Amino acid sequence: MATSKSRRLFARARRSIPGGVNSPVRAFGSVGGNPRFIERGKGCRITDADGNEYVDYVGSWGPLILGHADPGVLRAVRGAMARGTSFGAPTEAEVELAEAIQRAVPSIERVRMVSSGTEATMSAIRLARGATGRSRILKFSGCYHGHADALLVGAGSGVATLGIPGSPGVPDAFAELTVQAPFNDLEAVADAFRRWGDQIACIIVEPVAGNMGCVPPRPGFLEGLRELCSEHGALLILDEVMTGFRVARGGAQERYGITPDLTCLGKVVGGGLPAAAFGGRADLMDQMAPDGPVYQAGTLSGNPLAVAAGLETLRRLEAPGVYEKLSTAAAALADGLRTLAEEAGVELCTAQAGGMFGFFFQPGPVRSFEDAKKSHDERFRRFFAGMLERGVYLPPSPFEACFVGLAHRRRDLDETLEAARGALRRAARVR
Ligand code: HOZ
Repeated sequence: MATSKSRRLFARARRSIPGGVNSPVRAFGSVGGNPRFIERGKGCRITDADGNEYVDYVGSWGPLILGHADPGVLRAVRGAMARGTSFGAPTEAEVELAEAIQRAVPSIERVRMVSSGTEATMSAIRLARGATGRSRILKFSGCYHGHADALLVGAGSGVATLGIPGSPGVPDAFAELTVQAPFNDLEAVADAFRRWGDQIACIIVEPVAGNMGCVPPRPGFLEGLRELCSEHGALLILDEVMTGFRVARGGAQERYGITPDLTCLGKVVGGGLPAAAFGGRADLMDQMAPDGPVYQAGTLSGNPLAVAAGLETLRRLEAPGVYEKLSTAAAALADGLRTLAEEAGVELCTAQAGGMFGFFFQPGPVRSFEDAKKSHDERFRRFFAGMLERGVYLPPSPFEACFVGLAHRRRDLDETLEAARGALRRAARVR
């Protein structure tokens, strides 16, 4: 497979962009090799600068549930663009999007649009602190909620991929306010509440962790968090940036029957353009400026192009059978991978929730970040490289989830599993 153009572009990028990338995991650091520079995408496929085509399971890290260059989304964005790209003033379309979110996620009584998942989680935490008058927050190791200071403690995603405990630049005084517990460990959370019960403003959790690979909640875990929060006067924030509109139309809260106080959305809600949101109980959200004292603002919040892409995407997700289709496709891949791994004599466990799935090179079960870290790194690297050579683009880190979209067809899944057969044989050679 020719990769000379990507190589040249990466060398050039490194002279003007730190590490040659605008977000760390993209650099392929933990899998080795050269990142592919992407020229275009259509449906479930992307094409790199050298003309190589891949079946894509990154989907821009989650937003592209309809696939690349979806004609409906392009039409909606073109229509909005012709009327102007940004006003910094209210528009009818953003009200429509807020109403569409309310309909899909009933716990969201009011919603504020922002431009990235990081902004959504950071603002939700500020609101939780403002509303409770408390300073500590509780998060789970291996969960990633964007790169705001208080959240870069025991974080997943790129922080886990690079194997760093946190980040220089986060003052100890901030990090000390973030209490950590292992994902899926209710007893640890109960302990934290016994110690700091009247100081914890909120728990923030990815209801299906997607930044340490894909790790679903154990039965009772989310329910237990809800009870502990209510008991101790803390707020429950579900970070559904990844799971929102992905594991069910109403997100993980619909799938698992949990009512959070606040929810963070991103990725799918922006239809592939930069939009995210946080929302929840009206009495809490009404404490946001201008009605209340908790401040948050943004020049491009509710940007008309992003709102148009988000509205079209949410509208299309109302079609009957959409989530069954996503689930069936993701489960077929997860099951297929397990069967092929068994044939190849490789220990592999998988997880899947709606349109997201993941795999670990170990027998499992994987319920926490500590479990996730026990995977066979070198096997992952070989498998990743083998898949890439065979035209399948997976997240370049074992600590990320894979995404299927409505553009993946049966033949794409079959082609992927055929590629996996060869790539797993190659991974099997590593002891
Ligand atoms: N941290 C993001 C995925 N969990 C990666 C974002 C990106 O590289 O675009």
